[in-house]
Amino acid sequence: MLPIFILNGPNLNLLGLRQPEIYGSETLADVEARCAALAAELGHAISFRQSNHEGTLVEMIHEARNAASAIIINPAAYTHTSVAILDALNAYDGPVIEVHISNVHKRESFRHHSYVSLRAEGVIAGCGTEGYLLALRRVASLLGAK
Ligand code: DHK
Repeated sequence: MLPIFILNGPNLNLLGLRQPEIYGSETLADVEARCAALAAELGHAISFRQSNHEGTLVEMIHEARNAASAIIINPAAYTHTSVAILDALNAYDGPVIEVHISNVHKRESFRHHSYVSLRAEGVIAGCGTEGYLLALRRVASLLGAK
């Protein structure tokens, strides 16, 4: 079985340092470790990545076409701006789950619209970093149901 790609957009490399009142105190490395442990329990492997660059994220999604059983993506600020990421995801055939650590709907109105939601099978927002684990459980059940 191919790994599940877990992709993270801009500024998430600063998780734990950046606005902890919104994003929590865990680092992205902590999230990766929790995801890897849960994925192993569920019988999956993960490839966990982060980039601050839109084109790099697009290329990771292209790579997923032949290399990932599913994509979990927190596109961060690109959620609200990136047609390029939406188009790349539309060229990917497997399940896509969108994750936001914060409840974007409780925040500024520019965060209420997501291009990625036009493609995602599911969206998890406002569950903190636990959202990544919920997304993994959902992906495992979608892959299991195939
Ligand atoms: C992370 C970001 O960096 C923001 O730009 C998004 C998202 C929300 C999150 O909650 O994980 O608006």
